[in-house]
Amino acid sequence: MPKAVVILPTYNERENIVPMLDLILGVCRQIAGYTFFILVVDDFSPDGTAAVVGFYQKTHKNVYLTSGPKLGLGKGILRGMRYAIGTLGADVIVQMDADLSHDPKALPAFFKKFEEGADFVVGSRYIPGGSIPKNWAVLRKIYSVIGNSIVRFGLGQTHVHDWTGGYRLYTPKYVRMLEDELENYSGYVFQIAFLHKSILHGARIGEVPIHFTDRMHGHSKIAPSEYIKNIFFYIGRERVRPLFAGSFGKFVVVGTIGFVINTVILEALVAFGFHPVVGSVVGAEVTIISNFFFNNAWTFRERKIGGKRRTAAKFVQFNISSIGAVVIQATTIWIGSYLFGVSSYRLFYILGTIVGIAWNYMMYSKVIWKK
Ligand SMILES: Nc1nc2c(ncn2[C@@H]2O[C@H](COP(=O)(O)OP(=O)(O)O)[C@@H](O)[C@H]2O)c(=O)[nH]1
Ligand SMILES: [Mg+2]
Repeated sequence: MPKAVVILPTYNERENIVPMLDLILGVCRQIAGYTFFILVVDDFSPDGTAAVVGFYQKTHKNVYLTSGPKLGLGKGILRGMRYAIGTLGADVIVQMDADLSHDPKALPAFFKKFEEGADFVVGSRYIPGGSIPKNWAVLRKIYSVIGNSIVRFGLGQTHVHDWTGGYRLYTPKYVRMLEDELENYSGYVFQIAFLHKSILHGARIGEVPIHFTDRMHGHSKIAPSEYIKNIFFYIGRERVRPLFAGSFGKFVVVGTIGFVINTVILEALVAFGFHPVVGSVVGAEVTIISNFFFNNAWTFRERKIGGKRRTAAKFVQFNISSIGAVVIQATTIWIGSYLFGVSSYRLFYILGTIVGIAWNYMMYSKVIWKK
């Protein structure tokens, strides 16, 4: 029979853990087809949670406990996942909060989704049939919904509706694939990172509506400002990274170097007594040469242009395309000045530059270094 391990991370859950274990064991008896293990992942809780669990284990042989140092919720869950797979031989893992906020009565629905083919089932408060506590103040409800939406839309994975919760079922496959990467997320953001990276690795997501209830005993360990900061860092990093994995990031780096070269030459020639127009023309041409050389050697390395004649022809094409960017920029400023007055030129200079950058990138990737 496949082994299902229910992971319960605990930190100071002395009053909650026994009722939670009772409820889970009760529900699991009604789910056919699995051997159930319950694994409490405690981080040396000072309130004696581990001792309470130790006592409970004497009468329940399928309840396990792993104790370790408190290094954050993410590290704790990861330790639990490894224990579940390595020591208990889990075929499927369930994870729940131990503070009775997650109702074990929803467990059969998780297993049903799993049997229907999902390999990562998410308990969702924000889908029909799910809920956040009715007694929460309006503002807290709004924070909860907005916080989740920021992650959901920020990561561009809108088909999953609950990112910050910890009521889930998943297969060990994703843990094995991601365990090294997940070492970097020690706090609550771990939950988001694990779900997101599993999706990127092809997880078949299922969602189950859940009711979230406030804890009755003990208190939340979340540090909101730290959590919010980590969420924004995570989304930022994950969304920016792909840009730089492709050629666009290199293109931006090369362009920035070009801009510096252009500026240095202009200022140097003016300092030597040349007219600024001369400085800018010389600066622009040296920049064009630099851009051509670096984009050819680095940005579009795998489509590198070789041979004297071909390089010369492409270089001429590159110059014409660069003039195109200048024309685009000048035209944007001209239209802006015409519509909004000459004093608006800075705004349209920026706008024109952005359009010019887009033009350049399109020309480079589709024409000059076309596949
Ligand atoms: N092992 C371990 N469990 C933790 C840690 N922080 C929180 N937990 C547990 O994770 C679950 C959710 O935490 P909680 O503080 O209730 O978060 P909230 O429900 O988002 O306010 C509870 O079972 C906590 O006991 C930690 O650092 N280590
Ligand atoms: Mg809680």
